[in-house]
Amino acid sequence: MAVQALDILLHNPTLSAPLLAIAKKVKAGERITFDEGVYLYEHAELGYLGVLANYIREKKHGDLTYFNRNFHLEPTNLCVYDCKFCSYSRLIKQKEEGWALTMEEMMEVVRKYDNEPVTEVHIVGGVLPQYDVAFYSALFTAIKKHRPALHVKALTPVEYHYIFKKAKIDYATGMKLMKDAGLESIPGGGAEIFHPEIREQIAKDKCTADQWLAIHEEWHKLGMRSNATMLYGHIEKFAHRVDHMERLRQLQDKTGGFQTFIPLKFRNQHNQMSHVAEVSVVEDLRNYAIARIYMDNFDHIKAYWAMISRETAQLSLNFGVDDIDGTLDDTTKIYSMAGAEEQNPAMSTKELVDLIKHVGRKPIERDTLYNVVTDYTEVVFEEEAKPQYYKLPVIN
Ligand code: V47
Ligand code: SF4
Repeated sequence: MAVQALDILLHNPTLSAPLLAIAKKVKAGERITFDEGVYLYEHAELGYLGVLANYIREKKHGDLTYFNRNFHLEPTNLCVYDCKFCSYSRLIKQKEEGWALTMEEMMEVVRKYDNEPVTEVHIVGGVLPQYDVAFYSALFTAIKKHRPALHVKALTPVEYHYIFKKAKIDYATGMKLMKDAGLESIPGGGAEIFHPEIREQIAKDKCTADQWLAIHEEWHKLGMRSNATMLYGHIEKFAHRVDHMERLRQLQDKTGGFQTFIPLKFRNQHNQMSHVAEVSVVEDLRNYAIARIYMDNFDHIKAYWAMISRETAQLSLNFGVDDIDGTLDDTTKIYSMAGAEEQNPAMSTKELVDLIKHVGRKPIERDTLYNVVTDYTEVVFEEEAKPQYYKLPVIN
């Protein structure tokens, strides 16, 4: 279907010359340029982008749609930084509104999942001085000792830059220490928008774009994998989005260590950018599609369903997305605080599988490294218990 749709589009006499040239490149498997990326954002309509992105998605993955079973561990919502978009953190001076877990409390969270079939713990939170190299090394080691098969996906270059600087060690030494302690992959956070014109305004003081990229590069050099995000739909211009993707594409050419690109829609509740309107669902889908077209050396594009709603996640599967993250539970507060669609983002495996099947795709549970855990294509869940109805009493 995707091939036919692209062929029809290529024979559309009303298509402008630049859009025709881009469509031809996609058909030939060629890379589009920076200027073409900006052109797509400025001129391409949703239907056109969907045809191109779906063609690439189906060429790479057919109908396969990935998800994983994970839980979030959020050590603290206190933070030394003050990102303007962040609805989650409280500055240290507001500490009465925050929490900061001890090692034992963190292990309690991990133990809560002992009998759950999760394959990954995603550790993400604010930056605090007491969480240093020694603390996180001990945490990763304790988790791996307790449950060796649980994949530790933890922290971002924002934390790593901060703790390595404090410990006076370079990135290569620091990342090797983390790996030896039990860290297995790095999530995509902290990237925001790389361009200094925007980064300076929304995420001043935390690690720069070059530092973010350098830490991922060191991690990849150790033979390890990571993800990358982009926070879009606030004060950035289209060229800033393309610049962001261009920097990631260049590093990926060099290392091949990124697995997934995750565009994160800016949500405007309870933060210092509440006056900035959120972009439309159409813009979300256009953005996924352009990401799929531009990031030709990334295997996967992920939509974070808890943030954009289940319906938009379903739609996104026709606009380049092949991964919809995991069966979260209420362990993550970052997004509900920012005004995410799901205030309590929990979805059972059955619900996720149905969500994917209902739009004609094939649900695959994966582990963090995209090994197949279960192919749900043919799995039929046991019939759920019929709802009990209250029977009206018979009146004689
Ligand atoms: O870096 C913070 C974002 C990110 C808001 O790698 C916001 O699998 C929107 O990176 N509106 C952290 N976004 C989360 C993250 C992530 C999530 C899911 C999966 C993976 C992965 C990584 O959350 C931050 C920031 O860009 N964020 N506030 C907000 N108001
Ligand atoms: Fe801190 Fe991260 Fe929030 Fe920035 S986005 S204030 S670094 S928790």
